[in-house]
Amino acid sequence: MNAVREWLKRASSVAILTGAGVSAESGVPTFRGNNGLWRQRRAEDLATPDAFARDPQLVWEWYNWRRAVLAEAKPNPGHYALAELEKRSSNFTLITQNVDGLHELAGSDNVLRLHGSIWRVRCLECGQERFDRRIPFPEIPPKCECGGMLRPGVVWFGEALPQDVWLAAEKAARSADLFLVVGTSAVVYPAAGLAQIAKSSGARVVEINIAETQLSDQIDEFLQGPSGELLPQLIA
Ligand code: BJW
Ligand code: ZN
Repeated sequence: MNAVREWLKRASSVAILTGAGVSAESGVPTFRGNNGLWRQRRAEDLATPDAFARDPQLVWEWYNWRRAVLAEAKPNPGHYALAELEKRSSNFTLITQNVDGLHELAGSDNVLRLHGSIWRVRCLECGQERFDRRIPFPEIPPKCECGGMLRPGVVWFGEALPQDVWLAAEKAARSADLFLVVGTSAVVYPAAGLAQIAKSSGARVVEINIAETQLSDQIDEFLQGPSGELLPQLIA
């Protein structure tokens, strides 16, 4: 922990990648692991265009349930620590795989959302995308004013990440001298590849997670524990 604190102090460019684990202490279920299941289904079975085409009702029920959980969720000390770090740093990039909006709620201003937002919807007919915080929706699947079916404004398996967001994330990983990977199982690409990009561009890479991942033995330091405790300690 002390070494990482020193690296953080000396770093002129910091980039952070977060995943579902950073929101776990806000009561938000993660995707993988025993508590990450929803009605015995895996994220890989629900978060795909095929699943949505097959059964939009089922997929929307999942998102509807998650939106209801998230509407009650508050940022935790880990989110606040990252917002504070942004304010203190001159060259700081927060990259998240999360769609929950909790970083923004904690006060992080510039968040690169690799996988979109659960609070946005997109019409399958007219293509219009907009912010939508209705809970519950009057009907499931919800409809656009044009009559078309809406879909969640998130990135599913097999779909491209928003290109501008990805390019900015890649650039931040390349130019960082400290890259922190927090609360992600690091199995979903291309997001997980950012740590390797940072490492091969010369950054020190530090992971914060309650459990080891495939990254843990390829990096400079693994800090084991909950991010809601370790992140505040790191910036203290
Ligand atoms: C704590 C904690 C605490 C708990 N403190 N820690 C290369 C190799 C193999 C496959 C691929 C590849 N490149 C692409 C692919 C395919 C695919 C992929 O990666 N598949 C793998 C699973 C094998 N990737 C894609 O399809 C991506 N698109 C793509 O590549 O497009 C190419 C393309 C180009 C051009 C045209 C067309 C296509 C898209 C990926 C989209 C992922 N979407 C989801 C759903 C988003 C919407 C939603 O939320 O519903 O994103 S899936 C889900 O996984 C979600 C998450 O963001 C993502 C990552 O999960 P995360 O955050 O890591 O959560 P968990 O649950 O896995 O882990 C939690 C961690 O926290 C654990 O480690 C815990 O230990 C830890 N933890 N409590 C600290 N308190
Ligand atoms: Zn429409």
